[in-house]
Amino acid sequence: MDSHEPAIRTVSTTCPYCGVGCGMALRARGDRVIGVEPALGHPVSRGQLCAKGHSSAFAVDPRDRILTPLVRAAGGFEETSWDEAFTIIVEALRSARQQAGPDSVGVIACARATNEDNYAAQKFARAVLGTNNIDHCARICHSPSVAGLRQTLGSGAMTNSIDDIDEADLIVVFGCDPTENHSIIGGRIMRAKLAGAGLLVVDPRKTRLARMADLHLQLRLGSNIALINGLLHIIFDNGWEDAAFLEARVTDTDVVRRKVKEYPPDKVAELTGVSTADLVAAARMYTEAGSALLAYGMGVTQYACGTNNVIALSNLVLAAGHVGREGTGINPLRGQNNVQGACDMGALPNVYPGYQDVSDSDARAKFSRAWGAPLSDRPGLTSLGMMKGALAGGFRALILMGEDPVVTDPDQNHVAAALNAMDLLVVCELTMTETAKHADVVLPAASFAEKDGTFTNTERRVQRVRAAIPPPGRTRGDWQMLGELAERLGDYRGLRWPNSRAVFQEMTSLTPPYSAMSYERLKGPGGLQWPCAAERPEGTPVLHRDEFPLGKARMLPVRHAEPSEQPDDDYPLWLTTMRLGYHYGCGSMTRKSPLLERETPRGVLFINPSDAHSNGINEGGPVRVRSRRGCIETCAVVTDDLPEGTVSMPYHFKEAPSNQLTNTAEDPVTKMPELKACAVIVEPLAPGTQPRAVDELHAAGELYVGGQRAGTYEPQAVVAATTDDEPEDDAGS
Ligand SMILES: Nc1nc2c(c(=O)[nH]1)N[C@H]1C(S)=C(S)[C@@H](COP(=O)(O)OP(=O)(O)OC[C@H]3O[C@@H](n4cnc5c(=O)[nH]c(N)nc54)[C@H](O)[C@@H]3O)O[C@H]1N2
Ligand SMILES: Nc1nc2c(c(=O)[nH]1)N[C@H]1C(S)=C(S)[C@@H](COP(=O)(O)OP(=O)(O)OC[C@H]3O[C@@H](n4cnc5c(=O)[nH]c(N)nc54)[C@H](O)[C@@H]3O)O[C@H]1N2
Ligand code: SF4
Ligand SMILES: [Mo]
Repeated sequence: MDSHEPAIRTVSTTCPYCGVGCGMALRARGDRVIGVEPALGHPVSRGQLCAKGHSSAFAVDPRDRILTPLVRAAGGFEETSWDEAFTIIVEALRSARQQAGPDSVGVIACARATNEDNYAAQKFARAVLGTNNIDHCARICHSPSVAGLRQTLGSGAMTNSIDDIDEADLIVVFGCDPTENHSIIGGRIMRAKLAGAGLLVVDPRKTRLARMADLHLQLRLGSNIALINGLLHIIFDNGWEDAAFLEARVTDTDVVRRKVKEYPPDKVAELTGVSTADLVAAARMYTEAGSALLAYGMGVTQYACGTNNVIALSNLVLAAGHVGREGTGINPLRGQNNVQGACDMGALPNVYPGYQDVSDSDARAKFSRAWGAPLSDRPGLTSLGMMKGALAGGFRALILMGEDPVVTDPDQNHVAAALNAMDLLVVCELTMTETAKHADVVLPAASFAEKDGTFTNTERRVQRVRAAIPPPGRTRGDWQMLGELAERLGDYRGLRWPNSRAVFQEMTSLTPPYSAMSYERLKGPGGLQWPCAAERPEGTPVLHRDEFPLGKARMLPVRHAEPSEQPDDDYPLWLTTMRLGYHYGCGSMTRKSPLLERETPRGVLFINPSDAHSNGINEGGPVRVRSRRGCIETCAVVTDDLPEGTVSMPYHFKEAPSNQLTNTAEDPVTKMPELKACAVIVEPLAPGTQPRAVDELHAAGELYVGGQRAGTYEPQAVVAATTDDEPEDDAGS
C-alpha cells in the first residue's frame, strides 16, 4: 500500500435500504466510502447483508450526486449558492402563505432519512409553516396497518421481533415477498423452514417462499377479505378458535362470528380461486400451531380496501389467539429503512411524535409549549391530497425531502401535472431524480454515510447511523438545511440544534415510547426496541403480552370488495406491481451499482405462458402495456410465477415506470391508492423493436391520457371504495 494513502477507517452504522435494519460497517479512506462490511454479532443480520446492502458504497458515490444547490433557469438548472437558494424559497413560501394561508404549503418527509431529519421536518411544517400538511411514503405503504391495527389492537407496529422467526412452529407469509424485499428476513424464514418450521404462503404469485411452502394459497388478486372471512368461517364452525383467549382478551367477537357466516367455503372458493380443501387445511394448520408468526406486506395494504384487509387479518390472528407471545403475532414488515421511525416521529398529517393526536388539545398544548409556537388544530393533507390540491389550485408550495413521486406514486401523468401546477417545488435529493427535474430549487442532501442519527427498523429497533465521511461538495444534512430555512423564514431558532444528539434528546423528551433512549444507550450493536421508557428501559421485543394498548383487543367485521378497476374487453388483464430483490424504490440509489444493474438491467413485464401465447408474445420480446391512464413499452418475461389473466411489473424503472399505468382509486380511511390491481392491455411490438423509454413516448406525443394528450390532463374522479354497506355493523366506513 502507498504509505501516503490515508488509513482505512471502519465506521459502524445501519443499512440505508430496507426495514430489516441490518448492521454494517462502512470502510472509508479520506473522503470516500470504499467498501461495506457486514456487522458481526448483530441481532438481526448476524453477519450477513444482501446484495443491496453490500452495494451501498455505489449508492452514495459523489460522482453523479447533486453537490450544490440548483435553481431552475431557461433550458434547465443553474448552480447557485445556499444563500441565493434560501432567498428564493423564503420569498415563494411567504407569498404563498400570504395569498392562500398556511395550509397552502407543506412538507413531504423522507423515510430513507434519519429520525432526526424527520423530527425536524414535521416540526418545521407545524411550528414554522403553521400547518399539519406533513406526510411521507408510509401513506402508500403501511398507513392501513397504522390505521387498522390501531383500531383493533391499539398499535400499528410489528408485535414481534425478527428473532422470533426461530421460535415459530408455523410462519405465515401473507402478501409479502421477503426473499426479495426483506432479504435477510427471507433467508431466515428459509432456514427456519429447513429446520422444521411449517410455512404457509398466501400470494397470487408463486414467490420463492411459495415454492418451498407446505401450503400455498394462490388467491385471486384482491380477494384477501373473502379468503380470511372464509378461514374464520371454518374456524368458528369447527370450534377451532382459542375460546379462552377470546374470552379473556378480546371484545366484539360475536359481530364477526355473524359476519363470517356469510362466507361459506364454496362461496369463498369461488371468490378467491382457492379450493375448499386448501381453505380447510390452512385454517387447521394456523389454529393447530402452538406458535404462529404471521408477516404481511403490500399485498394486504395496497388496496382501496387496505385498512379493512388489515382488520380482517387482525380478526384471524385474534380468533386463533396468536398474539402476545414469542414466535406468535401479527407483523407488518415495514418497507423503508426508517419508515417506522418517520411514522414514530409524527411525519404524518394527524399525529405528533409518538402518535399523539393533533386534534387532542392537551397534546397540542404540550407541543406548542415545547416548541414555543402556536400550532394548527386542523389535520393536514396527505401526500396525494397535496397533489390533488395543487391541481385544484389551493395548494401552492411543497418542500419534498427525498422521495421520487413521479416514479413511485400512482398515475405518473397526474403526479407530474400536479408538481408542475405548484408555485414552488423544492426537492432535497442525492441525485437528479425524475421528480427533481420538476423542481424550482434542488437542495443537495447529505446521505446516510455522511451524517449522524438514528433509524428505526421494522421491529421497532432504534439503531445508530454514523458519519463515515464528511458531506461531499456543498451538501448538507436535511435537519441542518431546514434549521437555516426556519430561521430565515420565520426568525425561528427552534431547529438550530448543535448536533444530532441534541435533536434526539429533544425528541425523546416529547415521545413517550422513546423516552428512555439516548445516544449513549444506543451505542452497542442492535440499539433498543421501543417501547423503551422508565418502566422498561431495556426495550420491548414482544408487544401485548398481558394487555393491549386498547385494554382488550377488538374484532371488527369487514366485507369483501372487488378492486375498483376490473378487466374488461378494452383492458382484459389484471396488472399487479411488485419489487425485485436487486433494485430498490425509484432505483436512484441501486441503479448506480454495476452489480445490481447487471442482475436486473431494465423494466420487465412478467406474464403467464398461456397469456403470452394467446397475445402473440415471446420470451424477451418487446411489448406495449396500456391502461386507462398511460402507456409504457418494455420486455416480456414469460413465467408461471403469474397465474393466467394476471401480469406483473416492478416499479423501479424510470424508463418503463409501472406507475404510468396504476390507479389512484383510494382507501377511504387512509387514502392508500390501489397500487396492486388495475386493468391493462398488453400488445406485442414487432420483433426486434427496441422498447421506447417513457420520455420518448412523451416526445412522440403518444401518451394519451384520459382520452387527451399528456399535459392537458384532468385528474380522474376518485373512486371511493365501497367496502361496506352496513355502517352500523361494519368497520372502516
Ligand atoms: N429489493 C427491494 N426491497 C425492498 C423494496 C424495494 O423497492 N426493493 N422496497 C421496500 C419497501 S418501501 C416496502 S413497503 C417493502 C414491501 O415488501 P412487500 O410487501 O414484499 O412488497 P411487494 O413486492 O410490493 O408485494 C408483496 C406481494 O403482494 C402480493 N400480492 C398482490 N396482490 C395480493 C393480494 O390480493 N393478496 C395477497 N395475499 N398478496 C397479494 C404480490 O404478488 C407480492 O408478492 O419492501 C422493501 N424492500
Ligand atoms: N406501483 C407501485 N408503486 C409503489 C409501490 C408499489 O408496490 N407499486 N410501493 C410504494 C411504497 S410501499 C413506497 S414506500 C414508495 C417509495 O417511494 P419513494 O420514497 O419515492 O422511493 P425511494 O426510492 O425510496 O426514494 C427515496 C429517495 O430519497 C433519496 N434519499 C435517500 N436518503 C436521503 C436522505 O438522507 N435525505 C434526502 N433528502 N433524500 C434521501 C434517494 O436518493 C431517493 O431518490 O413507493 C411506492 N410506490
Ligand atoms: S436486507 Fe435490507 S437492511 Fe439488510 S442488507 Fe438487505 S437492504 Fe439492507
Ligand atoms: Mo414502502
